[in-house]
Amino acid sequence: MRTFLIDTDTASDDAVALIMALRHPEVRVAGITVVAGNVPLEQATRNAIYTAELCGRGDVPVYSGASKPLTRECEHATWFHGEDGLGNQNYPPPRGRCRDTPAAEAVVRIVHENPGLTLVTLGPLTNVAIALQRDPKIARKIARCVVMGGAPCCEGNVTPAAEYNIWVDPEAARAVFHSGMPVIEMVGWQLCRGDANLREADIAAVRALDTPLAHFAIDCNAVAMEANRAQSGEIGIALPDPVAMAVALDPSVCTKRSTHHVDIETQSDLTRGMTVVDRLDVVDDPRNRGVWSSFAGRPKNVSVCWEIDIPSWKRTLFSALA
Ligand SMILES: [Ca+2]
Repeated sequence: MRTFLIDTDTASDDAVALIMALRHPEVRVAGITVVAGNVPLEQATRNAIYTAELCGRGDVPVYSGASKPLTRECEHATWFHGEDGLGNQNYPPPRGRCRDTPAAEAVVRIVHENPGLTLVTLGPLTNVAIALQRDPKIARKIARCVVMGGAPCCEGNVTPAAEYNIWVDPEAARAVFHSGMPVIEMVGWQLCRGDANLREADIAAVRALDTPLAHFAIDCNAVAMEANRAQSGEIGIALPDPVAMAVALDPSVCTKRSTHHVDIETQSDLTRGMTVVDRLDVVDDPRNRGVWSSFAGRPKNVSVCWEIDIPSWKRTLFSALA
């Protein structure tokens, strides 16, 4: 049994990712920590509890955390996911409530209690950054940190330079990327695009499973599907968090990866939240030390996923909804 800890700004694609982890027979979800992002904190917390209960896993503890980024105001994305983050389907309130322990405190405790766990982040990295501020030693105890975020060497979805999760709280992302975690696996937004979208035939296949979870996964993404068409002109449901979760659950879903120095831009208005990938290892060239020195002499910090096996990603998804 592998132990997962999931940090989420629970909106429609997060909910599907949570289902994948909660339903996986070889994974124990030690906790779900919630951060403000796509939707405000209170709504995101409600959505996380609702989703866990839908999976019959109301016993999994949910912890509410940061209501805004480390130093900035929060910019939500309700236009993409619906006012409630779940496609405005009027889902009832959950039966349970979150624990009293704040999310960052829960992250510290759960990591110490479960050394070697996998941390999966599906939202802005604020909670994780606060946990690392409280206890930097947790970094070494997280065997894998799978981050849905970033736009490595390609266009972003908030600005041409940046993907939402990293853009919202770039200071937090930078702190996490510099924390010394053994492996940060970056699953960028571009991996859910193109054929990785759930197309009409995929949606029909999910509906045909005819389970409550299958219908929920499609229904709660109704607003997101329209927003995806408006944003990128792509027809289908884009599921960045479930793609990242598929890689976390089955590393073989990622078919091309490489490890690099990756830093986050925090100063510029133009490129705020950009995930800057040193593909040519210029940091290791002595001529460049004075120019880009933040990583000089330090190990490469991020494994970037460049390609996924799309049929394998969709199989992983479908099996969770069956
Ligand atoms: Ca998310």
